[in-house]
Amino acid sequence: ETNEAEKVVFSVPSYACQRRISLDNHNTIFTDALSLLAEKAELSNEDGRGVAFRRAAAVLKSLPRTVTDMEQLKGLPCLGDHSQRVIKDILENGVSSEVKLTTQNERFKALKVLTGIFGVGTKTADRWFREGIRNLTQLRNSAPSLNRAQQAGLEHYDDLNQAVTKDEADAIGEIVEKAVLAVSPRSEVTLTGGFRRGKLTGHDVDFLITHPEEGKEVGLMPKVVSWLESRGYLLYQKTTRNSYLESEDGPGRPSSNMDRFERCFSIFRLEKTERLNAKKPEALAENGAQPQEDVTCSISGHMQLQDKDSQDEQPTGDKLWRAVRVDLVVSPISQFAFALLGWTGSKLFERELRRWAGHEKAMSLSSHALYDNNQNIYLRAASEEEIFAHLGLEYIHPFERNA
Ligand code: DGT
Ligand code: MG
Repeated sequence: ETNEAEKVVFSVPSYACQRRISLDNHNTIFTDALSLLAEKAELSNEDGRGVAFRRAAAVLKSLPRTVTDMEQLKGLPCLGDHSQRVIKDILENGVSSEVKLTTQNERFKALKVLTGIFGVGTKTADRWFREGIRNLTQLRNSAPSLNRAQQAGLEHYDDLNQAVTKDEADAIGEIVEKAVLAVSPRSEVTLTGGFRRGKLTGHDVDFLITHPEEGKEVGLMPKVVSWLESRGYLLYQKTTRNSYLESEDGPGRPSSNMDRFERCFSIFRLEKTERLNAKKPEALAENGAQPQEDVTCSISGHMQLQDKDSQDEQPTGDKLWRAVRVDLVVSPISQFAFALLGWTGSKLFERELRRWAGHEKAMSLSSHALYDNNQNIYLRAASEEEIFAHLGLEYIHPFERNA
């Protein structure tokens, strides 16, 4: 009888955007393995295979219990032969032999360290690997020409590969809000990305900025950036301007997943005192907030493979600040709901929303708009709820978009 219960059969809808996936994952032993293989595929320019592994992982993340038997996977979507082999291997041997081989693979190890540098993508990392560069020391000694982003990335490598905590994200949120309100008092700042999905740590902090009056957001970004820069908050920044309105396919026609908002990729200098103040109950009480319990954070899986050479290069014990990656995006209010939905993630959730829109509804969804290809009209929305409704999907709360 208990055996029957053990072998409970799961039922899962095909698209990740139809599922509620909280952070409470009962199958990390499998999803960590599948995510690592997805990463390996992405580092080898096998994006299709990468997505297949990510979809398989998202199915297992949505299950209410730990998988204990291959029988339970019958009828589940997105589990191809390869993913099933990996799961079976783990069920039978406790580990996946393919994962084990991958973590020992020289190319994988080197590419992980090298793409861990802000500003370095797979192509660059692969070229360096082929030139014989395996780690940061070799990279520093071989002195290839680095662009400004890569120089900053290399300089702050350790900090940027250390998980950002929610407290740090909140401390940065206060600084960004101060900057935005100083240059435009009625503007609004919203925390997006993983932290909006309830994650306790992240690789960066993402913010969306808008103004309640359409058009008043124009010109905001440079002002915010100079406010921050003049006060020494930025170690690096690169702003890309809004290319949406003047783009060839015109406003709203989302011909690609490329996002065209004005965006600032930055590295913040976060004072440790600022972080401590944000944590202090007194400081919180001043702002009328409730004291929070300290949250213990763990460094997420993809950050564990650190380059050993770089760790003991400079003693960081007495450093009074740390570098944090921060992304700022400015959206006009008319596109805010789409931008919020598009920037909250997860990446797979976004991909699945677009796939659902295209394949099931003949609609094109972007972070700017939703276009109905049958009616040939744009569908307006003032909230995320309205976008889900247009798409014929049940509303999924940000905390449940952790596909
Ligand atoms: P993490 O690693 O803890 O920062 O996790 P997330 O989920 O915050 O990931 P992140 O910061 O890379 O991206 C947040 C979301 O923003 C992601 O789910 C999709 C969206 N996003 C990121 N980069 C782009 C982009 O270049 N264009 C568009 N449209 N969306 C993007
Ligand atoms: Mg993020």
